[in-house]
Amino acid sequence: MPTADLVVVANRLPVDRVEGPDGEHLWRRSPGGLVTALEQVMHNLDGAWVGWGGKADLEVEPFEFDGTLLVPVKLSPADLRDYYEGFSNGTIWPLYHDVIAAPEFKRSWWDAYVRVNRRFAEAAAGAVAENGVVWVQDYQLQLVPQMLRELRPDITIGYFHHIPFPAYALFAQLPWRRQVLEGLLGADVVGFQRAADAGNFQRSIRRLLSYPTKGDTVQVPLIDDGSRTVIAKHYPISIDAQKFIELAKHPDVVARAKEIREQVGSEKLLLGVDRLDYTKGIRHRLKAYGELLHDERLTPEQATLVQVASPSRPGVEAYQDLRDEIEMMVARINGDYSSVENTAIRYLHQGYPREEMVALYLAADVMLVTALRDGMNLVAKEYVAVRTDSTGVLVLSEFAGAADELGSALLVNPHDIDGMKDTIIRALQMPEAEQARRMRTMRRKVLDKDVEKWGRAFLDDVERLRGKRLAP
Ligand code: GDG
Repeated sequence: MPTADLVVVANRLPVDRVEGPDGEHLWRRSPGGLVTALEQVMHNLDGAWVGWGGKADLEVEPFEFDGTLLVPVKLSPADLRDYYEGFSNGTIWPLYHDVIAAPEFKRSWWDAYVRVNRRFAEAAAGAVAENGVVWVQDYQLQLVPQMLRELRPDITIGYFHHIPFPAYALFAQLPWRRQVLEGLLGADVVGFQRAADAGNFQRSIRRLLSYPTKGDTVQVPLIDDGSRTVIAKHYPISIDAQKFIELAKHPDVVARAKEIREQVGSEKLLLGVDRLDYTKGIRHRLKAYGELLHDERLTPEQATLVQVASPSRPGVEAYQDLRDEIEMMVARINGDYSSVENTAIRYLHQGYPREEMVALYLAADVMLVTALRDGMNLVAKEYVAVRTDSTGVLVLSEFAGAADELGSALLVNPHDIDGMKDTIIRALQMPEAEQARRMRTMRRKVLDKDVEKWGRAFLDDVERLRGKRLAP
């Protein structure tokens, strides 16, 4: 099998399997966030990507796609149930998002997680060239770094954690907490979104493993004396801002934004765009907006809420319950406050092409990002990037990683419904000069620190450690 100098390992491959016009199987680039983030990094380097192909039991040989070698990992329906929906999304996801939903600790899920992580590690070990680099992505694969280090002591390993890393008191609930920390510490560089996440990780290491930490580093003791330095620090992820700006200037997108505004018909448009996930604070947002209508501080003629809730993890029970709750709330609010002419909430449980998302961002006077906990939140950065005329207001949860960089947004605590209601009114009434001042500050940040810089900052640190390792 051909090998590559840089291998990315992620739960999913960056492609979807689709049917061609004659019933043949084709691969198409998938629109996900991680794919977009790494697209540029991978294009500039000659790399390979290890991941699941998106269909159960799919067995495909490694193949080349757009200059990248793709190495599919086979997952059975039982793997998907126990490793993916179970341990990844039923244990780790809620635990790491501050137990907004209750994590379930099931030993059979853990066993599957170990088994599947080993499969990914073996696939990556076979795809990486001698002294090469493997970059592991996210919480589904926390054991891969250590497994890889055992299989391939010659390589340098990076791991990036896209979601929050919880406070010690929460992480300590995990029955397999030590194994997870040791798994992650197999990497040379462990990257997080926020400084607070790296701090939580280091605290857990001191408490549970008693390894010394200093600044951005952890000293991992070696069996035969001495120690290995692991970098554990924050590298806030970003977007391809120029690509979003280009889209925002495209005449078709501009025309579509105008059309949306005309068709919605209200004076102002509030927008929410999220995967349908309990971490995103969609219920809190709906509650605040519904109460503003109830209190007659707003009417649907004055401000309509467009809420895109793209379908997510339908196989996990908590997501089915959340969908029911949200749809009940939307129906109640619309029933109580809409008129024949004006709908209060336009609720869209659908995925859209990127062009339509950008048109929505352009049409929105106020963007509501009210996550209860979020690693970063790229939607906030995308909204800021496309507002080239510096109008528009971003209402941003202080519990989203993006709040560290976008301090000029109107920051909210989404649990404080009264506070959120006042902030929505303030956003709707904000003078254009203040909008411009805030938006310009945020745009400078997003345009300057784009996803390419993120990838480079991470890989530069990996390269530095690789250089040290290879030095005689
Ligand atoms: C995880 C972390 C972290 C959404 N609906 C559609 C669509 N999207 C796009 C958005 C954005 C992306 O998906 C979502 O990114 P987020 O950052 O908001 O959230 P997660 O999916 O939870 O991602 C998060 C991220 O990883 C990266 O590290 O920021 O904190 O949870 O790009 O625009 N795109 C299209 N149609 C949709 O319907 N085309």
